Amino acid sequence: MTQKDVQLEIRGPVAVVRLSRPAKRNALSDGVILALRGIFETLPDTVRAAVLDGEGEHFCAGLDLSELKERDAGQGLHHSRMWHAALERVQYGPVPVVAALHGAVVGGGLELASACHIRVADESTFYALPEGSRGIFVGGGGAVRIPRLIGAARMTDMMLTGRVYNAADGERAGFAQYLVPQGQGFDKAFELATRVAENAPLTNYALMHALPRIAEQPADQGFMTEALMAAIAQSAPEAKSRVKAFLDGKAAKVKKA
Ligand code: 1HE
Repeated sequence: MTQKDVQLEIRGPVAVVRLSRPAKRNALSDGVILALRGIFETLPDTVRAAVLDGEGEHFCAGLDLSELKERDAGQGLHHSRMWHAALERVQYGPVPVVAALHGAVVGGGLELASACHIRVADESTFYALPEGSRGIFVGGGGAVRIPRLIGAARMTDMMLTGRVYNAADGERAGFAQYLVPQGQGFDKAFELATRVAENAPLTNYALMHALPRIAEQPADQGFMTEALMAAIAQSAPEAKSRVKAFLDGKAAKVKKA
């Protein structure tokens, strides 16, 4: 299936979703945001993981500023909520999403990347929140998700001063879990997604849907939610067969890193 400006390609158990407006540096128009929402709401059942990539030299230049027309407060509220709904389908959708970051990961592009589960950056990647300089504020969930990656102090500094993080500093700050040589981001992201797709679906579900909520709960409630999720996961036939395979010497051991 190909939608305008966003492409979906199914490669076995992995869906490759690609922002495809390279002439506009993959800026996120309303159409792109709605297409992303539609894609993550309707992935085929055979898909077990996804890669989110951007065509061209840049992952994403953020909000399409040409659409930023004068809105009254109510329209602005609904526009932001439309982004929230779409990015929630990425974060709390059916499968884990690995982002392949390169070039500009800025503004709404960084908000979109933050909704993914694993971020792989190549050495060309840079991160910024130009909203601060454009007289606006984040509106795509960035105020919630970005401090959880890098801390509120770093985000405040980025927005107040226009600070740009390069790929190496960005990885140390917590934007990305992987840093690879330039041009190798997609291959690494695809390799990781293929690995993620092999997990028991209930394990991936627990990591996507239970873990972030447990992490936000008071410890006492978190322990209870964890126990419930653990009990459900280990009761699945797939968990029993995987544990038996290890005990029978038929499953891989954990290797020293
Ligand atoms: C755009 C956009 C865009 C590029 N909306 N059209 N985001 C920003 O403030 C970032 C704005 N963009 C940039 O700083 C740069 O474009 C980049 C660093 C990303 C890339 O630079 P470069 O030299 O490769 O490309 P360029 O020449 O700046 O842009 C190429 C074209 O893309 C050009 O259009 P053209 O018709 O003159 O060819 C640009 O106008 C266009 N373009 N970025 C619209 N963002 C939910 S709230 C989220 C709030 C935000 O995300 S605010 C931050 C917006």
